[in-house]
Amino acid sequence: MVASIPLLSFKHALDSSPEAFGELRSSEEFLGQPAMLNQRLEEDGYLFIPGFFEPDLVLAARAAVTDRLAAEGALDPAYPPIEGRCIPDRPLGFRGDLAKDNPAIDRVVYGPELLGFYANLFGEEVRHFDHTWFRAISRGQGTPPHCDLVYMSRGTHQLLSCWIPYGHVPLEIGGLMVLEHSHLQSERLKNYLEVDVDLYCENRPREIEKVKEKGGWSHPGWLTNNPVSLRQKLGGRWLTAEYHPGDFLTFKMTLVHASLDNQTDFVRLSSDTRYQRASHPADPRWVGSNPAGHGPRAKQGMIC
Ligand SMILES: O=C(O)CCC(=O)C(=O)O
Ligand SMILES: [Fe+2]
Repeated sequence: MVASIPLLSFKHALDSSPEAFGELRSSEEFLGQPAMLNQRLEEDGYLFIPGFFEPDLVLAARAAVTDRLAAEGALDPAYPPIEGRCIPDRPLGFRGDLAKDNPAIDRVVYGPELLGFYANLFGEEVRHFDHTWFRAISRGQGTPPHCDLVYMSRGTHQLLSCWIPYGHVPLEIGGLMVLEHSHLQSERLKNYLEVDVDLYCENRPREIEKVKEKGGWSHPGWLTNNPVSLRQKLGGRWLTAEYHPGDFLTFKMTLVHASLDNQTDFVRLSSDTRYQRASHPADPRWVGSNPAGHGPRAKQGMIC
């Protein structure tokens, strides 16, 4: 895993020394051995399974997305859409719409391979959230450190996120990275992990205005904007990989993760989706044919 340029995350230069930066551990050899996979998940807080999907399945989903981006004029027309060349100064970003009514993406994220993986891991029937998060990340963009719990804690906390890249993602394009052993630091992160980004204080008029009337956020959900100082405080290494089509990374709600910034003109395409035991309660914001998400129907007032 070698970067050709210094790596950035949320515009901070990462310390790439071996104490601070490393490679995700593959658990591919434990596929079909749920006890071993669960043990790894407890130890690492994540399971990285390179080469899980047939690459053609993932590349078909990439093509469905790059065709849509090309049709809206978001890609450089001098190159084939599948290359995903961005137009400089025309930023892309979080694009949930690209996964809507997109059977090629559904085939990957809710197909028999991945649902079978989770059924095997959980040892029972699984359900997935009905909302599919999708990102088209262009130059200069990345995701700050956070835990997913703050966005989806109203059902079971034994929920797993799954991050899937649609294409080759070398370090300079920038994929997901996780902070080693941060899932074992929940006591230290207690105040943060109790956040629910859709709660607001009913007894604070300014907050009512911001959240209820203007559709803003009472809390953005980030743990910090600075992955470098966070690592110095919490310890561990930032772990990532050079991703290929077919790979996935699944992780616990309390694992701190972020992404490397994209330093190229190639778009980084990825989905993140969520899976749980079917018998456990599910966060109502993310289920149904038209989930509330973080929209007005999800906001809940409380007295602070
Ligand atoms: O893809 C990214 O930049 C962030 C993804 C993420 O936060 C997630 O998969 O939960
Ligand atoms: Fe996340």
